[in-house]
Amino acid sequence: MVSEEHPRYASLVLRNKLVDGYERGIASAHGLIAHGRGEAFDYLLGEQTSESARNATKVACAHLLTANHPVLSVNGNTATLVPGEIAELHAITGIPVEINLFHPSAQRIERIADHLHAYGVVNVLTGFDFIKLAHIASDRANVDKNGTFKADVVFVPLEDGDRAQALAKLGKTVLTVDLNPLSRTAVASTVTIVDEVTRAFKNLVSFAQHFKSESHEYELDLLKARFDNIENLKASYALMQKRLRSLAR
Ligand code: PTJ
Repeated sequence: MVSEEHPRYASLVLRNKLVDGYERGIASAHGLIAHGRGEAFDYLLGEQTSESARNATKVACAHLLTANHPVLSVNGNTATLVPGEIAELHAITGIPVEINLFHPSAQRIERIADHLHAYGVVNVLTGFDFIKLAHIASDRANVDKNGTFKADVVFVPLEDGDRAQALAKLGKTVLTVDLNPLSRTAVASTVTIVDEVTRAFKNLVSFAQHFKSESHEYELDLLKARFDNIENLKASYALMQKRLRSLAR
């Protein structure tokens, strides 16, 4: 039990959630390490959503809402940390949710599917009916025929670089959440949200609710057209450098 008075309360709650996800067979042991890497970058960001991350989230939402065949690809960490928000996004947009794991096992896929169903996600694609994509050196190459394979817009939070690059090469629009603005995923994607995944998904759900309420077609097209991912990544990187300079003083 973590006291709300603890200065690192929010961070400790996330750690507990992830350890719980690991003990329930949803997140992998490697996922715990990956989360630690994310935490280090979040520390440099001041553990808050920056203006550039908020803008990237809005643009990612614009892509999801205007796509013909969008898909949200989740791994063990994302399913553990934001199942409620995944379900909300799914309900608002109708986006199918595909389970695609770096360290796959039939048992973990089933556990994640049950977990997402329990939160109200209706359309869960398990990847059991898969096609192998080229240029990916991990099991993440196996993508669902009705999900990533036919999607024009693929949302891959907490991705590894290989697949993001391969999906971009296939001409797909790639959206991601990654606290590391220097990662191959961050650079290869069309839109990178440099933010902690729980904050990013909360914002994404609010934007989806807002833009779904009435016709915003023109605004959504403009958001997509004006966005430059590399410039946006540079803004996050500059923020980290600024904070490092102020900590060094
Ligand atoms: O469940 P599986 O088997 O698919 O495994 C999932 C992990 C996360 C282990 C796998 O995809 C992996 O190894 O990922 P990487 O290559 O470590 O990349 C994860 C990226 O996400 C890194 O750049 C981290 O900085 C970033 N990251 C980690 N936790 C968060 C995060 N970004 C946003 N929010 C987080 N909570």
